[in-house]
Amino acid sequence: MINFIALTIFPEMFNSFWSYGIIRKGIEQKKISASTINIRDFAEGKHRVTDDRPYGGGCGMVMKPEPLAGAIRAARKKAPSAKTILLTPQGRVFNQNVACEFASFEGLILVCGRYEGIDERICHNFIDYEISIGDYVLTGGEPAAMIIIDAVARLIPGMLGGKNSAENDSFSHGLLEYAQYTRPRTFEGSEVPEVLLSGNHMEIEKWRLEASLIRTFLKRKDLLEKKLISKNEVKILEKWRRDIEKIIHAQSLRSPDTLSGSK
Ligand code: 4G1
Repeated sequence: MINFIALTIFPEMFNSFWSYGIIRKGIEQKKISASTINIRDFAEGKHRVTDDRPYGGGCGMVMKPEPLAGAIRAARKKAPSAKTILLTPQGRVFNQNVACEFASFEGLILVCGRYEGIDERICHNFIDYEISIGDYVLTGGEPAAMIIIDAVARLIPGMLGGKNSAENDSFSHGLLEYAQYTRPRTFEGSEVPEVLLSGNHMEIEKWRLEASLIRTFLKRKDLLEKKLISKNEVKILEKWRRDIEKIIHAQSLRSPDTLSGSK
């Protein structure tokens, strides 16, 4: 059971996020608990202002520290052993390894920034981890918090049906997924690969591994370079190398400007 608490000035953004699919099921089956805290509830004054002009001047607004501190303290009261995570473009870039690390925590308090960011004193005194979901400009940290929650929640035992377990997906074996097909056999003139209809499970597994490898090589070389490749996978790569060398060798045996004169 992980307790997710999102701190935001727009808590309604999370209403639909908690309400569908695996996240909803996880909440219903008490595998996770999920809630939001409105930072504005901890702002003072008639207008409950959460932002202010930056010291030193410049354009844009900064989130005031007091409402954030109040919201974080309230979240910690609900989840005393939770870690506090700030979503920020300055954070460590989120990936599956970070997701696994976070899945071992008892709770995650996710602080979502708005405007140009939050007062630096909050980062220093209230935050355990600074995390970024990648290099682009957002209008707020809320979508980033949802991405973290989504990736972490599905790693909790029992969240996914046993058949489609977390060990079975792309990043746990470091390759992209092979091409998938379902009915009908012919769709607008395109067929399903013959081997998948054969019922030969050995051949199907061989095809799938090779399809995963070639895909990862063509689309995401960076993943293959990082991966610890198995003996079986090395064999497949060597087979490709021999095939490519054959093609190149055949070319070098041809004298230039013969045949059709093609390049
Ligand atoms: C400078 C991106 C600013 C953005 C440089 C990934 C982006 C939270 C993330 C920004 C945010 C770059 C994230 C930028 C994010 C305050 C409110 C910060 C929104 C804010 C590359 C705006 N992962 N961005 N600034 O987007 O919160 O988590």
